Amino acid sequence: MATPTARPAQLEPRERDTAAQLTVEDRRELLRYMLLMRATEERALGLYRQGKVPGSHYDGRGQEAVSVGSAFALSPRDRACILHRDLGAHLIRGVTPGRVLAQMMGRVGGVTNGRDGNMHFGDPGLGCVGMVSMLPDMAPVACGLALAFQMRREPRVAMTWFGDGSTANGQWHEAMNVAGVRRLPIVFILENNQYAYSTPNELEFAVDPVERAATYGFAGVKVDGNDVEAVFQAAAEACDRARVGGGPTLIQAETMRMHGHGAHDDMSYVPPELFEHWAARDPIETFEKRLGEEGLETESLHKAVAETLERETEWALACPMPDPATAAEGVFATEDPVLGDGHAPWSRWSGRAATDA
Ligand SMILES: Cc1ncc(C[n+]2csc(CCOP(=O)(O)OP(=O)(O)O)c2C)c(N)n1
Ligand SMILES: [Mg+2]
Repeated sequence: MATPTARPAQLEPRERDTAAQLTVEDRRELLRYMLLMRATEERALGLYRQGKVPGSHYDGRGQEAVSVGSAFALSPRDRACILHRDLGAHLIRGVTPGRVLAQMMGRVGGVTNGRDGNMHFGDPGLGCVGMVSMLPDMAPVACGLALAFQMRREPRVAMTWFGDGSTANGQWHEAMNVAGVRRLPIVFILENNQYAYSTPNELEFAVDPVERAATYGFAGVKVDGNDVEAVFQAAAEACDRARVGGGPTLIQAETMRMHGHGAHDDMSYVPPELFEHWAARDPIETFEKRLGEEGLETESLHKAVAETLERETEWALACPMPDPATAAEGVFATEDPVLGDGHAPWSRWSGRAATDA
């Protein structure tokens, strides 16, 4: 298929050379963030089992290399549209484990200050867009961000994550299509964790989704999603390409969800040999082994992460529940964002003042 020819004008030079070789400190940071993600999610699961987390518990166990490796490639001014298996991306952007745990427990101090639970949160000040859980509706949202960057000639990237299940949804096609047509500065991270709930890959698609990227007119790359450095390299190259007008990239990271879909799911549909195959390729263990073979010390990272988690959990548990009298503040618009001052949100259409409501 021919590559679209309409390209945006050359953009300003990128902010940093993300595809450059990772330093020793960078590699230790990758491991630290993966450890932090796992420890935070383990702690959240423990709190859920103690009845402190309402709803269910969802995590990305076994998939830490995907969100950590990809989000590590972003610059602070980039934007991240993050899903339910990607806690590593929130942590890399600067959300603390304590705020995550408070969020999951529905407490003040959480990212939404207790207005939602373990799913729909994102700190806009840190460039994280709160999750829309109608899957994959974060993909069109990310396209909108990327379009804004392109129109303003800003060398910024939108990155978004979704699961294999999303690739069978119409919104996925629409996002891929508009991204290809407009050559948007966007990086799509497809986390292929082999299942969409209990539906295995072979019942989801007849063609590997990464191959579809070419039909939308942009690059598709398949990586080992359990290798954090491989994910980083692919994401960094994709970001660099996007920043200079080279268009979107679809990165398909092959991995495995090592917990149930949620804490309520016993994974009885997963064949034991498949689980064992992936258990032997744990992203944290394999990366730590590689660093160890190169003579890098990693033990202190375990200690630092454990200490951080103790401190952060204590802080989260001390956070109060929201005051019902003020909990809904900021959720609904109370006045027209343009007319302001006493005009109801719908006043431009109805002519009514806020006080008439
Ligand atoms: C449009 C839509 N349909 C159904 C759901 C319910 N649902 C939530 S997660 C999920 C499975 C998603 O699988 P996948 O995209 O592979 O992501 P994974 O959970 O495996 O990371 C489903 C069906 C939803 N959130 N949105
Ligand atoms: Mg999946």
